[in-house]
Amino acid sequence: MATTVADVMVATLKASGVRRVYGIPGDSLNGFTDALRRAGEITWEHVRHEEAAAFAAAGEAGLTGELAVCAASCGPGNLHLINGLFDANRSGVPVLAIAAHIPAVEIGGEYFQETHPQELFRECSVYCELASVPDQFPRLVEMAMRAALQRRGVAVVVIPGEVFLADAPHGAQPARLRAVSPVVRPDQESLAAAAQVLNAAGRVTILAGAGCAGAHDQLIALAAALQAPVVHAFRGKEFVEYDNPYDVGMTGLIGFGSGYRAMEHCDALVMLGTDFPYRPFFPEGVPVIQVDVRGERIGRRVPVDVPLVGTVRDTVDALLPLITAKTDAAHLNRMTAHYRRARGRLDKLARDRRNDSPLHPQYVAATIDRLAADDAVFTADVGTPCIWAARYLRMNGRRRLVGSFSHGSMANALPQAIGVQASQPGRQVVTLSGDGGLAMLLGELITLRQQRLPVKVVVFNNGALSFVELEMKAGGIVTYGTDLDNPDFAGIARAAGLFGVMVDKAGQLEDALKEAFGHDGPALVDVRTARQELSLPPKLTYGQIKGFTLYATRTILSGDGGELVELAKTNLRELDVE
Ligand SMILES: Cc1ncc(C[n+]2csc(CCOP(=O)(O)OP(=O)(O)O)c2C)c(N)n1
Ligand SMILES: [Mg+2]
Repeated sequence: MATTVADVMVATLKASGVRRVYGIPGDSLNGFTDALRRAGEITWEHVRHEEAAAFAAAGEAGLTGELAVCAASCGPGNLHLINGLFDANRSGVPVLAIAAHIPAVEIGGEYFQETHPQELFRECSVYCELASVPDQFPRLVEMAMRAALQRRGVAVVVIPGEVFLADAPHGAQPARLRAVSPVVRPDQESLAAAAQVLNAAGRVTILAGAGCAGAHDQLIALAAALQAPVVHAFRGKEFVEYDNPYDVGMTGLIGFGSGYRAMEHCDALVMLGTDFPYRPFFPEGVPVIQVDVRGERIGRRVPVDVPLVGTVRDTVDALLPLITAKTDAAHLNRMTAHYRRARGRLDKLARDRRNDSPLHPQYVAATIDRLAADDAVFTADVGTPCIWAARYLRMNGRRRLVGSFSHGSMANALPQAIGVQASQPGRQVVTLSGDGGLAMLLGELITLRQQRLPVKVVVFNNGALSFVELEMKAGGIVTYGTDLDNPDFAGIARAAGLFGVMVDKAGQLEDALKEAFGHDGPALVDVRTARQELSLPPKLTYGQIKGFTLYATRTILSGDGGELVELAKTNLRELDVE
């Protein structure tokens, strides 16, 4: 049989270490899926919604750092990928999306299912090109793969269905592509300028992000030399928090007071591999040094005095010899003490509420943390599960945490877990799912069963879009449109062939989680959690305080005082207004 374009593509993927493709087949993609079938080895990971295919690829790539692949048929099929691709691209993980297209001769005639994928995917990709003739292969797919790997993002190849089936160019050989890691560090002059600022400053604080992956030793060495507290952005949590005596917690809307304070009370700020977006959380009037391998990202959140273009690892290695070690630990000690108090309060909150009914989400998250494996991978839904993950999951350098931290899309946890589990057989994968998030891509429970993926889904079932309610309250708006009248998720799970159990009493939680975690297959634990959990940002601005008061007034005026009383009862203890 003649070698087709699709055969060469599959051979290139295989030679480059790709082991699976997530997607849903369809007419225009048939040439590709048939080539996969004939070649063997690369598995077809069937999902129930293409958005899940893209999220799964993002989850896999986020965990492994290697290229992950998803594919979809023309028009609506590949259109469904788009939200997951946005997530992958914004998380900076390498994903190749194969977007099948209508027949080339029909393009431009409003043909059945016609869209213009190069336009649609332009914004969520680092590379997005249309294949017109077979002679472009395998070069086009190689360029796409290299772009995804080296520019850390999504590459889309748009391929009319018949091109897959065309004969490959004579002598086309599969290429073997892998990411290469160059050494990237700033020039000596920039390093000297940074050292001058840091040596002159009394109190230095470090803000660390996901760019600290693979640079834990460097981070600790720099913090030690500068006697600097280390604050992290959410995406940095898994790389920054563990084995770190300089850790003072997270900053941002769902962060800790200590993280905010350490930024506020410094004479110089060093940003390491972070694009932390919330400008009100940055200090004013202090010099800022920012390290980022993508130089174009520097200075877009706060004015930066010394831009350092390089990886955190290489840059800190080059900077350290220029730093005069500080001996005054007063700033560090004050901030770490503040952090210990905040941490103690949060742990106490989880402990004190362990017998409450409905269950308190803090206690649920702390129990998941305690029972999960040492090398577990957690995925957390956007919504309040992110807050509980940020506050109660302890990272240790082996555990991982995957989320939609830059794009902020709901329903990420389950499909990302699909990609993580598919690429990590034998590893424990636990989702912290919202009831809203789970329902949004509920069909993917069926994927767990069909693909034999033993993911453990824990649902924080609070009967509401709780995070949105918090936003409404903070904004002085009466909550509206946020109720969820949920079905029996455990029953649905069982009907889909999973282990499923519902927990509505604190005493049942531990046994249910143990049983689910020990179950040889996919499992769902539907935990009925308290709805009114107020998790305010560490610094309450005047506007926010005003908003909260306004909420109270309006709620009373609207006759809904009962809700307010409940809110006050369950939350006000937690306010961290200092
Ligand atoms: C796709 C998408 N739609 C809407 C939103 C806005 N949003 C953010 S969190 C949230 C509520 C999530 O509800 P749930 O999953 O139940 O989690 P909870 O906050 O209740 O724990 C919504 C609607 C979003 N981020 N993404
Ligand atoms: Mg909810």
